[in-house]
Amino acid sequence: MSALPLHPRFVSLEGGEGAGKTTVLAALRAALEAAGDEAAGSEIVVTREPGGTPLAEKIRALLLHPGEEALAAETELMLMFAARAQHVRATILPALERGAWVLCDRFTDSSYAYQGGGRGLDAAFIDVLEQRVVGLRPGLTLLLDLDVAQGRARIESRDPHPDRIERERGAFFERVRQAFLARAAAEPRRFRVIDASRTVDEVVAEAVARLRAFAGAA
Ligand code: Z5A
Repeated sequence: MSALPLHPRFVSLEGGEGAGKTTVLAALRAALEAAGDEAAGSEIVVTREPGGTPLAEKIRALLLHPGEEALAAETELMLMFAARAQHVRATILPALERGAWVLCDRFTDSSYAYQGGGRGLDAAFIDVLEQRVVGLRPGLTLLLDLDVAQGRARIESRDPHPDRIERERGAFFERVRQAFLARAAAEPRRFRVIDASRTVDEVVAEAVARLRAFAGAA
């Protein structure tokens, strides 16, 4: 497979559950705004996966709360990519073409980690979908790495009603974590691995510094 282009204004946040992606994204947005980028005429779009358009948000609801019927791993994968196809075309590409920064809570790396690592689906098949359906990668991916039990404890204290994926066992999330770390090791130019077990302030400070270095180099 040929390498996909890395977009210099596209940043993704990845990690296991409770790693702090949502918390860090808000700080990244504030850092870009404080740097005056918006004043200089450049918009900042914060979005998420699965989701990021009205239709893709409906697919998200289906994925996380599908009702009684068990979702096959292949169905899960195709729904993730159906949502992503819409998100890329309706939100991400138009924003990048306008010159905006796009900060995205999860992107294709999550499919390799959850459906590939977690569910055991063939990474070569996910690669074909990425090439044909997505066609780009973020220029910077911040991977918030956290011990599985610690992430779970954070989620449980926040919400006592886990969704379908959050109800998976610890071994599933351990495979997800290892798949993320393997992807980071294979693509050191794009990934920065951040130790998310530290305080919010420490994690945010490192993430902001990584973004500033990336934006300064772009
Ligand atoms: N999924 C997939 O399978 N395949 C795909 O291709 C894609 C997604 C794109 C929904 O994603 C599910 O979709 C997800 C993967 C799957 N399932 N799981 N598990 P999501 O991003 O919406 O779900 P999530 O990862 O579970 O997000 P989350 O629970 O909101 O976690 P987070 O955004 O990383 O963390 P947070 O909300 O910022 O923080 C969680 C709590 O911890 C909160 O109370 C914070 O105040 C606290 N927190 C955050 N940082 C810290 C630190 N440093 N110390 C202490 N406490 C902290």
